Formats: sequence, C-alpha cells, structure tokens
Amino acid sequence: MKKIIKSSLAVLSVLVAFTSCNNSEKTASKSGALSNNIAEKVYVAPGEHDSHYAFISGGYSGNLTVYGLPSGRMFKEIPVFSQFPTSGYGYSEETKPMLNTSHGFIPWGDSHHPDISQTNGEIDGRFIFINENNTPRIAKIDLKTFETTEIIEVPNSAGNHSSSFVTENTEYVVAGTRFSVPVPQRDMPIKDYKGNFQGALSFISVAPETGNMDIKFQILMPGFNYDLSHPGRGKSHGWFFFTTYNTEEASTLLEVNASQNDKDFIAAVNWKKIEEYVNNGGGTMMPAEYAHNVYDEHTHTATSTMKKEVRVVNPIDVPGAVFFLPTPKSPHGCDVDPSGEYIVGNGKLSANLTVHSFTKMLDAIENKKFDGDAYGIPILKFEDVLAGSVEQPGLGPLHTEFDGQGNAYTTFFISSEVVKWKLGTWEVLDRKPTYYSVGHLTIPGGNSGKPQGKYMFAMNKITKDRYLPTGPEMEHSAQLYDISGDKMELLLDFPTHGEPHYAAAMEANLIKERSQKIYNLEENKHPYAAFTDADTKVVRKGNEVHIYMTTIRSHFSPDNIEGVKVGDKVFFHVTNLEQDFDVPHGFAVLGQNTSELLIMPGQTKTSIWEPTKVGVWPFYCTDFCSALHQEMQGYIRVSPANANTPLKWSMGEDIE
Ligand code: K7E
Ligand code: CUA
Repeated sequence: MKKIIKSSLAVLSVLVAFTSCNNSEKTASKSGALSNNIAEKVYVAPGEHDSHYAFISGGYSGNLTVYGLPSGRMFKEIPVFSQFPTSGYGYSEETKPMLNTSHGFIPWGDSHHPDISQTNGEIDGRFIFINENNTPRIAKIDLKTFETTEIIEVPNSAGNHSSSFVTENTEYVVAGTRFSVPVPQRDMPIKDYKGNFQGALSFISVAPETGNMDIKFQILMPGFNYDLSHPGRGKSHGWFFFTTYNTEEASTLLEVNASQNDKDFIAAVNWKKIEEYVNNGGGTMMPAEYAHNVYDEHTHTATSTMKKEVRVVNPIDVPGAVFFLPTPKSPHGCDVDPSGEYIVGNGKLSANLTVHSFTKMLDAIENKKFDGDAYGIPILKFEDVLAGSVEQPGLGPLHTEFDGQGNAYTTFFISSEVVKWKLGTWEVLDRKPTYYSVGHLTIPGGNSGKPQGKYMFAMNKITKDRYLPTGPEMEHSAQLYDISGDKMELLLDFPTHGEPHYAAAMEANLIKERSQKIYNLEENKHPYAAFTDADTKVVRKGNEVHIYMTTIRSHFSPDNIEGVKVGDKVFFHVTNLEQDFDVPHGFAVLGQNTSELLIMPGQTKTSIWEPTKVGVWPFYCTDFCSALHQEMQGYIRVSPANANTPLKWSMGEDIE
C-alpha cells in the first residue's frame, strides 16, 4: 500500500513539474505573435453588434456571464445561485425564494455547465440551464428576459457535476452526482462507503410549452464518481453517456486511491427505455425533500415549494437500459460528436484519447458480449466498443468539442494546448498553445447536432503575465481562435469572471430579436403594485408598515413619510412606472441592512428595512436615470418606539 502511494505521488509530482516548466517556457518565448489583420477579425465597430452570444459559467461566483463574440466584451452577469447586490437578486423579497433549499436559504453556489435548449438537435435559444455543484440544483434562465426563472434542487445527489446537459428536444435536462453518498442520507461509518454509497443520475423533465422542470426519475447507480455527461444525438438520441472515475470506490486520498484501475467506465444509459418503464409505473417513490422555486413574470415574485418524494429506479430492474464501457484512466469530459456515433472519453491520466463507437456498442449489446458486470450492470469489452484512439495527442485531456465539419478539438490541461484531430482517422491535424492550463473549450452550437465552426474559445485556469497584475489573484482568461481554416488562429485574449468551467454559445440572431425590452405595466399582478399617485399609500399592520411607492423620472411617490417607529418592519414596495427600454430605477435607504433594489420598467420590487435609530433618513434612486437623477430622493422619519407620530405620507407638498 505504502509503495503504491509513493510511486503514484512520484508520477503526480512529475506531471506537476511538467505543468509549471511548460508554462514558464511559454512565458519566456512569448509565442502567439499575431499577424497584422487579426485586429480586424475581432473588431466590432462602435454601435455594431457581435455575431454571437457566449454564456460563460462563473464557477464559484455562482452566476452566469454573457459575452459577445468575437469582441470578447462582457454584456451582463446574470445572477443565478448567488445573491447579487447589483440588482438586488436574492435580497429583494420577491427573489429570496429563488435561493431556498431543503437546507434553508443558501446565498451562494458553484455553477459549472450551461447548456442551451434545443429543438430537433439544434439550439433554439429559448432557455439556458446551468447546474449548481455544491448544494445540488439546476437553474433555468429565460433568454427573453435573461432572468433566472426556475431552480430545482436535486435530492440524493452531492456535487452535482455531470450536469446540466439537455437532450435533443429538451425532453430532459440531466443531472448526475459527482460524489456518491448514502441514499437516503444517514449516519454511517465513512469506511463502509464501498458497496453502500450510491450515485444518483437524475432526469429532469422540461415541459415543452412552459419549460417547467420536474424530476421524472433518478437512477441509483453504483457508488462511483459521475464526472461529466452528454446526451446521444441523431442515431444515439435516447441514450445518455456519463464518465465515471473512482470506480475503486475510495473515500480517502483519491489522487492516489482513485487512480489505481487501468480503466474506469463510461456509463451508457438508455433513458427512453427507463422512461417507458417509469411511464408504466416502474420505479419506487422514495421520501425526499427538495425545493422547487419558480419565478412568476406577472407577479414579479418567486415562490418556493418543498417537494416530498422522488421516483427512483434501480438500473438492474430494467434489463438492457444501462451498460458500462471501459474507458482508460479517470476520464473527465464525456463528449458526443454531432452525428451521435462517437463518444469521446477524455482520460485525464491516459496517454491516448479513447473514442467509443455507438454502433459497435449496440452490436456488442445485441450479441451479449459482456465482460462481467459491476453491481449487476453489464460491462462491455473495451475492444468491442472502441472506435479508435488518438495516439499521444497531448497530456491531461479534459474536454472535446466539434466543429460540424468532421473535426474534434480537445483541451489538454497539463500540456496547455488545444489539439485539433479528425474523427474517423484519429489523426492530429493541428495544435495551438493556450496561456495557460486550459479547462473547457466552446464552439458555438458545439453541444448540438449543428455546430457553427467559425470560432472556438478556450477557458484557461491560469492567467499570470497575460494582463496587468491585480495582486495575488487574476481573473481567469479566455482565448478566442478562428477555426474556419485548416489551422487554428489565435485572435484574442479576454478576461472572464469567477471561474469559467463550461460555456454555451450561439448565433446572436436567435436571441436578439426576441429579447424583451420592458415589462408591460398592465400585466403587473404584484399584490403590492401601485400604478398611479392615487394608489400610493402607507399601511400599518401591527409593527409592519407597507409603503406602496411608485417611481418615474425623476421622483418617488410618496417622497416624505412619517409615523414609522423604531422596531417597525418597513416594506418598501416600489413600482417602476416607466415603459421605456433600459430605464430601471434604484432604491436604497440609509442604514438598510440589505442591498439596493434595481427595478425594471413595469416591475414591482420590495425591500425590507428595520430602522434601529430615531431620525430623519434619506432614500434615493441608485441608478443615474435622468438629468434630474440627483433630485430623485426622499425622507422617512423614524420616531421612538413609544411615540404617537401619526402615519402620513405625501409628495409635492409639505406633510401637514
Ligand atoms: Cu471545470 Cu466541466 Cu466542472 Cu472540466 S469541469 S475544467
Ligand atoms: Cu431614478 Cu435615478
């Protein structure tokens, strides 16, 4: 045992050493000298628009950022799993329920893999989904409004990483567990992991019209780590593929103990078969607790419902539904080419890149050519399912994307490069260094049946020396390549926010025309909305004070309020009466123990203030909205707890 540990650590340290010297070499050589027409290729003249949107995960920021391609300009940060003071998301009363979970209110998340909804295997630009790794959740963002409109928690899961990828008609958004855990959770010795923990693969249905999410079923798999996943497409539509590592089922020192097996598996799941089984009453309902949070565009308010059970399926109860494809050395990315024939397993510690054939897999299954089983799940023979391998393409492969012209692009973390290779012949066609240590890469539409192979961008983990230093940490960096020719051409470096893991990208046209400009005031069904000056009022209910307030350039109504007392809970319900594109108003009051509000045209948002001090306190608009923005202010008087100051409010005259 000791020996194994020592020799494995030695291998790892060599790899680490390789990483660092490789980096410094590139630093020194300053390669990446660009030909002089490069600037034109990324130049988007003032007032012109980019041709593509890129949605880049924020990793530990918990959010999703929106960029333009080819310019690399950041347009927006969409708050998803993290409170966001910039817009008041997760602070306003209306949005707090979005962050509710079975563990209570969780103001932070770790977001990894965005994926855009599809119709017939093509990106349709309706929704974008993204997973939360730490407290397992899947979110849906509506691309009409760029708002997070639904979050569903995933029970029986832990480290929700092989997520959130969608099937070719968005039938399901799939979420697989990275960490196996006791199911259901219970108090047990960690050393009894092997054979007792389980890995849940969740299939979350997406309603065709509304997009509403619901967990249709969970497959309870052996206690491996399910790292990444991809849906079959075209001929393999109806299947889903998951890479696994730690088939050793170790619970400690995984860097060594989970690197023992020569091969781990790709799990191939025939979800159509399981769906049929479930539709006929198969599986069992299991008690579980998980939050389902939905944002209503008309009340501008989210509600959180706690669900009480989930349907689970034991894979060995559905013969012919789940198989294991042996895949070398702790594969990370699991990528399926646009035709659906090739399944790439990116074995992190493997010298070669393994590609499985869907057709061969079906043949082997049909002829029952099994090589034993793991916990009752048949294992296919490596040679029987192998389509081919790319020989020694680089070190530390992580992820692969496709250009739709028969080529694949794989990132290599350790040798810091993107390698282009040909599907079918497995020959390496080109390689380009990245600066440095690349994780994921994205080609617009690369995760669909119809990639648009013009641009590719690599998301790099280390940035040192590419930009001006910003203290010990630098924002991660993305690099944009032109892949329309035979050779990849580096066009641009641009910083990204948080830690980008995956990104989804698409042509701008599909989103741009449908983007919503305002919320229609007539459709505002918020119970505390005020639409005219006559609707504005202040209502006391015990120690709660509800202020129905409106805002329009350049005043609040009311803007003078008296009769509030220390110990009150003051609700500012602010309706933005504007019906013009891009004219939000802000709201904040001195000493408020939360964030500001940013209220979109036609929207109502609520902020709670619990004044602790007697005085006359100003509030104001936080968004510079007009020439008289600085005049957009008001006062609220706070009297002692035992005072008899009558409740009064006004605008445009002195309070009498
Ligand atoms: Cu960063 Cu897909 Cu979470 Cu690989 S993962 S890099
Ligand atoms: Cu409204 Cu500034």
